[in-house]
Amino acid sequence: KPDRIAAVDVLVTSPTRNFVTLKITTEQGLVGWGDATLNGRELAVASYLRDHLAPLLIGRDPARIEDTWQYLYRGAYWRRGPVTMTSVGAVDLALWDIKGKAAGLPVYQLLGGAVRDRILSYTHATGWDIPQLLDSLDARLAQGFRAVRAQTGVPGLDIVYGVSKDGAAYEPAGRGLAPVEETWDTDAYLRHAPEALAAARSHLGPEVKLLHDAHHRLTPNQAARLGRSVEDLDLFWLEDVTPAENQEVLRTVRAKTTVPLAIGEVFHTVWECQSLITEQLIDYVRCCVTHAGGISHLRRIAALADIWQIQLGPHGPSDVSPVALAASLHVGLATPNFAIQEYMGYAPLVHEVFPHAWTYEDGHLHPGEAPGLGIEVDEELAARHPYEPAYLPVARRRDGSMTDW
Ligand code: GCO
Ligand code: MG
Repeated sequence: KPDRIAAVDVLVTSPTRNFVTLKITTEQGLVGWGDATLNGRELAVASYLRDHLAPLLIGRDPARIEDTWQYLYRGAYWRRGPVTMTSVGAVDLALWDIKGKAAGLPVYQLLGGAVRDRILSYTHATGWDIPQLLDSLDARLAQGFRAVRAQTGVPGLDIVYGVSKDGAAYEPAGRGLAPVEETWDTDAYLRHAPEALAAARSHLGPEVKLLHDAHHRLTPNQAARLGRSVEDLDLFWLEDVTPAENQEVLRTVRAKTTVPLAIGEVFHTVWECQSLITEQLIDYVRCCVTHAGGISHLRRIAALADIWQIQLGPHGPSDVSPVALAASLHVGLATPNFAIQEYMGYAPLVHEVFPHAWTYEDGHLHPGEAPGLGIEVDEELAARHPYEPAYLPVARRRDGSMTDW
């Protein structure tokens, strides 16, 4: 007699930052967890799950993961987009968690077993100026990382993406009732970034993998110029060089520079990645397991990318919860073209709220051997940290016009 979904709950909690976590409970008492965190728009996903999907899920067979995915995706009619795909992704993660627990196996075993022993990870090194950046690189190497993303301040700008002035861990979403407005100057950035990255490369030596995130801010030609200016630094990747609604513009960048390109953290389905992959316009797909429709859909993206020798390097900053990281690592262990996992780390309280089997050691991550995703939620502790409104910043140029953050 098949098990049935008996309850669907959505926990909106804020241990140092907001997370939305889906809890699916079955009649036989199995509990599955899914991450549904959409930084800055959390309550939209909570409502989509609570008000629209929960009634559809009660009574369904939790074992039918793919049918549920098809039912929620095609049944939405208004498909794709961050809210819908994060909601579908959360359900997908929870159902894979339940299937693993029912089978007594870690999810990676259900995905075909391990194709590697451990997963290479990269983390963030930041410095308001270059000396601070070099210190931050040393601190990350001391933690065992073999791959680091380098971001610095920009002379003349007061706030810059990805960098905190006081050396604290960078948290993109600011608590409060309105986004922080940052001033951005691409010309100043283009003058400074090559110098900062060259200093990072000479400080690191040739082996450590060096990454950089342009965070959607360049025009195609500016991206080509930046790529050319760092050509001999052997970057592992240059990320989000342009706002990627228009994927064709990457042809311009690709024609002018060989620097490896990574795009996809703001994509939600394979369709947003499609021409970037089939036209070889990128080297790495950054889609996150939560925001791209869960394990089931991330595997489809990986499969298409594999055909074109493109690898996965999924998004994994502090606003991707430990539940999503767990799921990403199960995919990572079982997917041949999974290259690297972003791991920014979490505050101690977050690890307490989300006790997890996944581990970080010596620059690498592993999902662990616990059944399912290998993660639980301390609901009592989580309830002590209720949701607080928080927004991602916005960016304006010096003339006051809006630009991409
Ligand atoms: C990254 C991302 C983040 C995003 C953040 C938004 O590469 O880790 O660009 O820094 O800005 O996840 O919520
Ligand atoms: Mg990024």
